[in-house]
Amino acid sequence: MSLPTPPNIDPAKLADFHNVLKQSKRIVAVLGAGISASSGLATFRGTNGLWRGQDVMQVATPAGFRHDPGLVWQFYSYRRREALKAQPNAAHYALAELARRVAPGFVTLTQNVDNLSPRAGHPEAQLKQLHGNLFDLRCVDTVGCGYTERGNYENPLTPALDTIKDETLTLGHIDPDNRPKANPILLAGLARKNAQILGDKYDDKGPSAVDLAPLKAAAAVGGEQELGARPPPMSDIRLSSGLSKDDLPQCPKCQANILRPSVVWFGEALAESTALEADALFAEDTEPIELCLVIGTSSKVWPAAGYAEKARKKGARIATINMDAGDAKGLRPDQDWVFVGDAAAILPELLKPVIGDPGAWKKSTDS
Ligand code: BV8
Repeated sequence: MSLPTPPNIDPAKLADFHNVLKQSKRIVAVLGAGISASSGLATFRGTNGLWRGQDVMQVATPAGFRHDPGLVWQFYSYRRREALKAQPNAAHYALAELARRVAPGFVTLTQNVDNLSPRAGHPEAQLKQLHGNLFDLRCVDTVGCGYTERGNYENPLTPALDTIKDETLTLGHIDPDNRPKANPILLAGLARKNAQILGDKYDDKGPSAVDLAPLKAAAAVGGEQELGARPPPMSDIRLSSGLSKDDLPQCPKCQANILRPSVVWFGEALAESTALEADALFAEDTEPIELCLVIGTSSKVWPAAGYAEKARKKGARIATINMDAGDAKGLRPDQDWVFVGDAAAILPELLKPVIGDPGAWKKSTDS
């Protein structure tokens, strides 16, 4: 695996961080789309982000799926294809090695559904995929049928979903009147529920103009992308619905319904077991947490955005690794660190005292 040029990190800051790392018995990492940027996968809120040009309410909510499952399946078929093409980068491998060396004290909570952490050989027991996985599917009739399928890498899942061939297509027309007519009672209930969760942090706007602020080009790591290349912007992909249900993946069990990606959409609760396991990490009666790594996330999506605070309450010092220092949230300058740059370049340096050089890392099972 080719490593990007090590970043120039302030030596005193690095030494201070290494000191804490070497003494840490419990460490939690919270991952966002930025850790996979160097693998060529688009993030959500950046200039070329996945949400730019897409209406989140059309492609990542239950109402959107009910309203136009073909559109949502095209979005996810594209994401599956890009994730299959991508390779885990040094950051994914470094965290997998840390999990092996600090077992079971180190746990990764990832918001990413791209399957790159599992492919980097991250021990499963120490990896919580908060928002599910692109390659897990389930029947839309969870009660009457309940069919689930893990690790389906077929690409495309149906011939009709192979329509996104040429990424230079212009954006499919999103007709503002054609947005999902989400049930106002559902939205009001959801707003109440989320206000309860977020308290005064509750903000029922979607990604703001700030969210779409331009990101520094993510340096590419190895591979054929030249430095600074960016993954094709999602907004350039024609997402035209018009697919009928027959064009979509069918449930092999009940043969009466379509399948959906087993990911967590906005307004859906996390899988109960996952939410409970994540919360259990911060329970009162557990040992202190010395270190929390917040890697490549804008920390805008809940409950993931709240885990660093929970770690802090368990005594953790927070290390934010991000291309944009502005995305480091709620920092205490005297205790926390912000390492600005590409996670794939920074993490191997940060974790070196515990995981050694990449040559010493146990090779992953990635094919
Ligand atoms: C819940 C699906 C309750 C899979 C995702 C108003 C309306 C509706 C809901 C809400 C609302 N207000 C609050 C809510 C709650 C809502 C929420 O948080 N909304 C946000 C918009 C405020 N949360 C939910 O709905 C959650 N569920 O609350 O349930 C409930 C309880 C019981 C019963 C019913 C309901 C569910 C949230 C899950 C949403 N699903 N994804 C998929 O398609 O991926 S979220 C989506 O955003 C992804 O999972 C993604 O990971 C996540 C967060 O984004 P980031 O990963 O942070 O990515 P982003 O692009 O934002 O940032 C990238 C960062 O990387 C940047 O900081 C950048 O600088 C940095 N970077 C870039 N390159 C690099 C880098 N860093 C390092 N190196 C680089 N090279």
